[in-house]
Amino acid sequence: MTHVTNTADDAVPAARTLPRTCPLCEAVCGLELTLDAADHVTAVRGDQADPFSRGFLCPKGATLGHLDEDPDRLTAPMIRDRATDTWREASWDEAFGVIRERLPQLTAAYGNQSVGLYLGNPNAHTVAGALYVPILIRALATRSLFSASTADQMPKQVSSGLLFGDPLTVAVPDLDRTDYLLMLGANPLESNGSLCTAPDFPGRLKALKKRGGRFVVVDPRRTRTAKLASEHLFIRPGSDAYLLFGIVNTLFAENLTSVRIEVQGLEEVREAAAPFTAAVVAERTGVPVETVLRLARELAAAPTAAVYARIGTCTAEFGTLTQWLVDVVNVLTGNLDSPGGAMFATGATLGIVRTRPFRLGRWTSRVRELPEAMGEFPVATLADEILTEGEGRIRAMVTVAGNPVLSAPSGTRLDTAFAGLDFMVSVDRYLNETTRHADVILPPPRILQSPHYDFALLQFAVRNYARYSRPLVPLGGALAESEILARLALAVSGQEPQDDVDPLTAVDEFIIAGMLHKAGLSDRRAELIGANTTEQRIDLMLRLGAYGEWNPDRITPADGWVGSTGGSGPRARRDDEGKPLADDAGNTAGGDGDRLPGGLNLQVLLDNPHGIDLGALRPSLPGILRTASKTVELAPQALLDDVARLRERLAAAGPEMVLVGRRQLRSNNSWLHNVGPLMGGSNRCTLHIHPEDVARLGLDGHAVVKSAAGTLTVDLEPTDDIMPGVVSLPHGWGHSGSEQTVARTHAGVNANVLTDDSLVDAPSGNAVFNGVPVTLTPA
Ligand SMILES: Nc1nc2c(c(=O)[nH]1)N[C@H]1C(S)=C(S)[C@@H](COP(=O)(O)OP(=O)(O)OC[C@H]3O[C@@H](n4cnc5c(=O)[nH]c(N)nc54)[C@H](O)[C@@H]3O)O[C@H]1N2
Ligand SMILES: Nc1nc2c(c(=O)[nH]1)N[C@H]1C(S)=C(S)[C@@H](COP(=O)(O)OP(=O)(O)OC[C@H]3O[C@@H](n4cnc5c(=O)[nH]c(N)nc54)[C@H](O)[C@@H]3O)O[C@H]1N2
Ligand code: SF4
Ligand SMILES: [Mo]
Repeated sequence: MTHVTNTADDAVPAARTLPRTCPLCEAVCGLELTLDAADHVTAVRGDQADPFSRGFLCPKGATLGHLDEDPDRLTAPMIRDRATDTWREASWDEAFGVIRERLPQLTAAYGNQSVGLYLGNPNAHTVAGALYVPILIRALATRSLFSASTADQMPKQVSSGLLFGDPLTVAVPDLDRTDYLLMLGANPLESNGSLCTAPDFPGRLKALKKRGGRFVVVDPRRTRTAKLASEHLFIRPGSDAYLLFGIVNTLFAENLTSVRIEVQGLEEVREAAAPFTAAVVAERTGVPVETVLRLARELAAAPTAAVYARIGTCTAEFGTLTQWLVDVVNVLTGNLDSPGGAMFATGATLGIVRTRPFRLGRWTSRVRELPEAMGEFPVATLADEILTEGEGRIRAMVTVAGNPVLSAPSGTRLDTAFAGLDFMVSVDRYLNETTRHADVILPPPRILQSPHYDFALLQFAVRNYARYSRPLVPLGGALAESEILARLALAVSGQEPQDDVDPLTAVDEFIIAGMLHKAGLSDRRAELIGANTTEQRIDLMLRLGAYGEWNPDRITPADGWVGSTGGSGPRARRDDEGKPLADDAGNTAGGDGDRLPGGLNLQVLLDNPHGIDLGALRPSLPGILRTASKTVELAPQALLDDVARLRERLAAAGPEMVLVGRRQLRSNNSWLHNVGPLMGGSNRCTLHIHPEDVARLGLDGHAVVKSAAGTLTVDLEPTDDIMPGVVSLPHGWGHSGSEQTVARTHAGVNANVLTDDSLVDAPSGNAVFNGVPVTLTPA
């Protein structure tokens, strides 16, 4: 792939400062990176000219340079000698040769299902993950498909798929305009937000309070977000569905509903909520009766309100019911698809155009007969599929940007399962707890050698926005991750690359031709711009997208879009902290605030490297619905069926102690623990526990924690910011014996030794990380 930079001339650039989107989390902050003449990052600042992130930067973004050139990062393909368990560097040709030799042999002997694919979280943050992973999926033609989605947000996608017909149609709180926010199981002051793309989430929450709004946090821990909130409520882990049902019950009982969109199934929802009176749910959740009633009344009375629930409520036994009830409350209070309520973003790139309604459970997994969701099986059954003998057993794995040994439930079991595979390939930057089981590791290049566009995350943004970043550093001898995936797709099919055909160009041309044909624009191929076919695909996705130059129905505001050309010229008005001032609608013009006429294409984004503000969220119903009835189907049978399970559980006694997780600001799942400057402060793998529990159980300093799945010895960190009866351990740790030199000196323990892969949320198959029964004894 030809390399491109943002510099105008071809000479070797001297020290320079360039804009680029941060790829590390869902906040999609604009960064300004200073590079020296040898292409090393010497400074990172928040990009003041970015109209969305407005200069915001967190400690992770600030250390992007360290991560980008981590000395432990793999720079060449690695091949493992199984006999001696030793690694050596190899050429790309040799590495792909080994794969071409081994994988097709296994599929020929045992069938396509015998090769599994696991996709990790960073695929949601890379161009390669968005545009080239689908090619790998097609090449493998396996149903043994797993990803971090079933350890994360699958409940929200299943619920959205059933309600709106499309699992990618996810409502987000209209953060900048709402008067009332009820937030459950999210801690954006540490995580910076999820399924709610909102750079400077903390600043947006402060602004909500400043304009007289109210925000309530429901969490078994008094988090930093809870401390900022107008009110914090403790809740027993795993009981959010009860609380929300209590609110729904109250809204009906007190005649507080004001449904403003066309929906089906209101009566069924009322009936389903009938047993869950405020009194009943108060007992279960620990939230007092009057509080449940008051929450319902406040949500109904607020001029605008939004309920938002995230990972604490998704990775729980009733994850899908909880996500469903979030949208039910938003509908019942008249806030779904309404400004200040929960709305839908309109991304700029054309995505998958769904023609038929979402369906769940079109096939089931071999061992536990768990339903597929979005073509995937639950990662909670990956170890079963490898370890259980029989036809269709997984014998080989391909992992891309994932570390499931640390991130999936019953991680130890998965560790054993991977060790027994016949063959494994990993595309990853590091030799880590998962990739150590591979036969071949294919490393992507430096972060700054990759382009960036947030295809997925901008579909969940609190403002419509687009920003494209070209690679800032030439590829040199490295292979772009796009090219790695294109060549891997060929290799797994047993195909040799042909001398005169570049595999990347070949797949891109095929896809471009198909999209042009479908749009009736086959004669326009030559008009696509871009330094390579990857960029040409992005150009085409923008041109055909919601604001696109080639979309006859494109959205165009009367006065054009707000862009910012290159950061020179007059700047927007700023407050004391140097942040651009917002107008009444929360609309900030970053940079120059130029108005841009016409439709979007790649050139417009290249001319505006700090990003373009495409306006506040717009009402989108019923146009975006893909349900059979073309209305919001509020009472899907699959969810009504699961309410029976929820009612049954009401009778069962809760365990005495339960485990939940927590995220840490200076960490990111399993893979930032090798960045020295991040490894201080509160970034420690300790068990939070209430002092009363420490005394009651006679603990001192450490404890042995036991669950149905495993046992760990942990360091205790007593704090009254956690409910009695609840303990919290962060995930992503457990690096002893790691090849990552910094991470192994701060090893910590793997929380997923304790989580239990036999438990899943029934409709979505999602893993259960919160509310895990545990017992504690002195170490
Ligand atoms: N107990 C518990 N477990 C959890 C969670 C929890 O809250 N509690 N959270 C869950 C959630 S929300 C998630 S998303 C999952 C995450 O689960 P995973 O995605 O499996 O885990 P990560 O730690 O994100 O691993 C990312 C891997 O990608 C590699 N990588 C980084 N950048 C790139 C890149 O550009 N290209 C490639 N090819 N590789 C790259 C890293 O080196 C690392 O090996 O964990 C889940 N596990
Ligand atoms: N710094 C940092 N940022 C990250 C990540 C990271 O590892 N570190 N990971 C990224 C990823 S992959 C994701 S998915 C997002 C997640 O982003 P968030 O959803 O904001 O995740 P957390 O910060 O883990 O917040 C979850 C909260 O749920 C609470 N909780 C636990 N159980 C329950 C329960 O049963 N009910 C309720 N109501 N609350 C409960 C926990 O105490 C915790 O405070 O963060 C992303 N951003
Ligand atoms: S909040 Fe997320 S996107 Fe923003 S700088 Fe930090 S890691 Fe990067
Ligand atoms: Mo996640």
